[in-house]
Amino acid sequence: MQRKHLFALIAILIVAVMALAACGGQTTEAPAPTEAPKPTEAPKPTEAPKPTEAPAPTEAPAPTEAPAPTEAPEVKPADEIVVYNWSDYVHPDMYTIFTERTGIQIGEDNFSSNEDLLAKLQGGATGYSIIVPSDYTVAIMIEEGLLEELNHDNIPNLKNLDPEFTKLYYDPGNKYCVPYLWGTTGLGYNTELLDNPPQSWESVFKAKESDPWFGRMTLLDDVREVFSAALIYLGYDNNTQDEAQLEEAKQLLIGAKKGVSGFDNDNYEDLIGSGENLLAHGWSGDFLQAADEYGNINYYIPEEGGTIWIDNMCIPKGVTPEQKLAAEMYINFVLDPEIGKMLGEYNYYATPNKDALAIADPEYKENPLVFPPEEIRAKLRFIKPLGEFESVYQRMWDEVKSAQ
Ligand code: N2P
Repeated sequence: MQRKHLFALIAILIVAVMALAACGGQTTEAPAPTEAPKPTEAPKPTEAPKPTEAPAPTEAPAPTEAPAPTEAPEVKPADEIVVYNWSDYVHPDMYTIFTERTGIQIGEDNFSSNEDLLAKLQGGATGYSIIVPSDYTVAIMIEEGLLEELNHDNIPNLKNLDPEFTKLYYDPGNKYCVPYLWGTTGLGYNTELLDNPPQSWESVFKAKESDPWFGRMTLLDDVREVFSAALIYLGYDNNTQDEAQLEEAKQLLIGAKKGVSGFDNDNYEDLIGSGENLLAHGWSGDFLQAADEYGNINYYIPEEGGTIWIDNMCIPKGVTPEQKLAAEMYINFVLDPEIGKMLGEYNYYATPNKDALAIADPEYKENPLVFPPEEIRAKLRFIKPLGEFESVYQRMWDEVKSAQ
């Protein structure tokens, strides 16, 4: 074969092979119809596409058009929320001012004790966007997963809290709750009908028929408060888990019943003001607030001591995102220094808001019955969460209540 013929033949062969390869390649490389990604199999926006599937750079969506996976959809606050609170625990104008500022309406419902509030929540109550449990009950609620975590971005006034109230054992860093007010538990009395109120708890738990307050006094209807007072009187730890000590406190309380006209959390201060009763176990601010109304009430901590507590604004699990935002706006509102001042000065409970305290009237911040001096503070005890043992207190309390 001549050389030029050989080249020609090779050239023809190369062309033929290329043509065949092109046809065959297309057939074998085409994806089978069943391999096409179904719509539901499409990668989610947050899933990084594989390098080979990456669209050409010019086809990529502009950064501003891309959905930001971390950005929450915009939530508008609810039109109305309900605060589940202790009675007589807000300034009468607070809700109106909040509505004027935010357009959000506030409803209120009341509970009488931490145990009632806890039972209500454990029972699956819905409809409340803010609740106000005391310290030890916050601990139980966090443990039981009953509270929402707060979004601090919605509560810029948190900076107004006294730093002491940001390091609480039951909720360090205010992850779930924001302190509302704090106070003490002791005795209130009618100053017109009782010149010298008894200094010891003994006169309450062992009242004699000859005592003017015999049959004219109430105790709180609150298991941990009443047992704390009895245990403090007996010289025991008010959070004791010693059943013999508790039994002794229970017997003391059963014996005290004959001198007591009732167990009450909501009207005891009015019964003192009206003169129907002379003495009552109760909460500091309730007596002092009623003193403004009746002009004949005073309050003190008996010589053996009493309890101290911090009540908190928390958001129960189960609220809608809209209710949660409105609730956080309400918490932020309460932390406004002017509102904190107004609230504390009105109801005589102590504010945890340092900026409110800075602008408060001296009459309020220097009132030793609202902010007890060190020698009284030293005799005040917190009620602590006791886990399973709480049921022993409850059983003993039922026995006290049902004893004849
Ligand atoms: C207000 C009751 C005070 C709350 N009326 C006791 N933790």
